Amino acid sequence: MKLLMAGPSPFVRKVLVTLHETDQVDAVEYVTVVASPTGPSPELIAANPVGKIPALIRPDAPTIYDSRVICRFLDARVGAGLYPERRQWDVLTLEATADGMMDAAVLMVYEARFRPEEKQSAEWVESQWQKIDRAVSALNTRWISHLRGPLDIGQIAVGCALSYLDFRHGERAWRTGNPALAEWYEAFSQRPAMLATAPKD
Ligand SMILES: N[C@@H](CCC(=O)N[C@@H](CS)C(=O)NCC(=O)O)C(=O)O
Repeated sequence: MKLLMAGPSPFVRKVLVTLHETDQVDAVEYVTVVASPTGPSPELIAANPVGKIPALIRPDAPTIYDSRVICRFLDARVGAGLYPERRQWDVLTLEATADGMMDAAVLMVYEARFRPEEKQSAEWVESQWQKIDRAVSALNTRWISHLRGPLDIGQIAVGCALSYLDFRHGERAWRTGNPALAEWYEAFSQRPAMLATAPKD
């Protein structure tokens, strides 16, 4: 299998952490592509018509894409149990919350990177941050006992989302007012799978 990826993507990192946590790192060849909204690699578009990473090319079956699909496939491939049936709706909602944070955080980066300065909107950027801020607060309260439970895909997604906030939006200081989540992340970020996949530019 080939994973189409690029360094700092939090969505790719979800897949990388899942590969580590499920002992499948060697089952995949890692291929770096350009995933830019204005000029994605031809190889990426051929794999995923919407031009986003991650995409997973499988030798004996169609290519799959979107981190949610790929992580679920990888889990099913080895029966890793990252989607426990008894808690499945909570797990999927937690993953969706983390993915929503990543979407907003990536869009904030894109606004500065791909839009000419005179067309950038501080108000729009701020409303993306508000989504993240509300989600972080929900993680710190409603979700904290779930986060402290057995490992699942929701926790992996939250770990990757928070790490990406540190990486790209550190000045926003998400830990302020969210001590329980900060404490959870401190421990989670020390997992070997997280340490092995830390984002780099
Ligand atoms: N829902 C997708 C989101 C993937 C995504 O937004 N990836 C970004 C990189 S972090 C991307 O490929 N952006 C290129 C674009 O928006 O055209 C997933 O979970 O995989």
